Amino acid sequence: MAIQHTLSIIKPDAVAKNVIGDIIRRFEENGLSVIAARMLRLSAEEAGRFYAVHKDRPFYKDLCAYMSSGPILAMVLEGQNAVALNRQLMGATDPKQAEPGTIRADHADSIEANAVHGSDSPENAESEIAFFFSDLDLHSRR
Ligand code: IDP
Ligand code: MG
Repeated sequence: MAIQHTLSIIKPDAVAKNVIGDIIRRFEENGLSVIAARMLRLSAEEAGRFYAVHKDRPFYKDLCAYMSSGPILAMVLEGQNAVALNRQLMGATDPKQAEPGTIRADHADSIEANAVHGSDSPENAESEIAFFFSDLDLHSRR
C-alpha cells in the first residue's frame, strides 16, 4: 500500500459542536497525519464549485447552503492508504447506515449534516486538495 494524501473537511455542524479535536484524534490514532490545515467559511458559490459533481442532484442547493452556513476546517491527511482509511473512519454518508464507532455514527446529525467530507479516490483527492491548498502549504512527514 502506498502513502497517499486525501482531503478531509470538518463540516459546519461538527465545527459548531466543538468536536474538531475528537475527529483529528481519530485520524492520528489510526496512522494519519495532518500535513495541512485551514479554517475558512465558503460562500455558497464556492461550495457549489467544490460539490459541482452533485449539481444535478435534488439536494445540491441545500448542500451548498449547509456547507456555507459556518466555518469549516479543511485538512490534508497523509498516510498508508489514506483515501480508503479516511472513508472507513468516516462511515457511511447516512449516519443511520454508518458503522458504530465511526465519525459519522458518533457526530452526524443527518444524511446532509454529516460531520465530515473525505475524498473518494486518489484522483479526486488531488483536485480537492488543490481547491484549498497550494503545494507550499503541504508539510509531508515522509
Ligand atoms: P460522501 O460525503 O459520503 O462522499 P456524497 O454522495 O459524495 O457522500 O454526497 C456529498 C454530500 O452531499 C454528503 O456528504 C452529504 O452532506 C450530502 N448528501 C448526500 N446525499 C444526500 C441526500 O440524499 N440528501 C441530502 N444530502 C445529501
Ligand atoms: Mg463524496
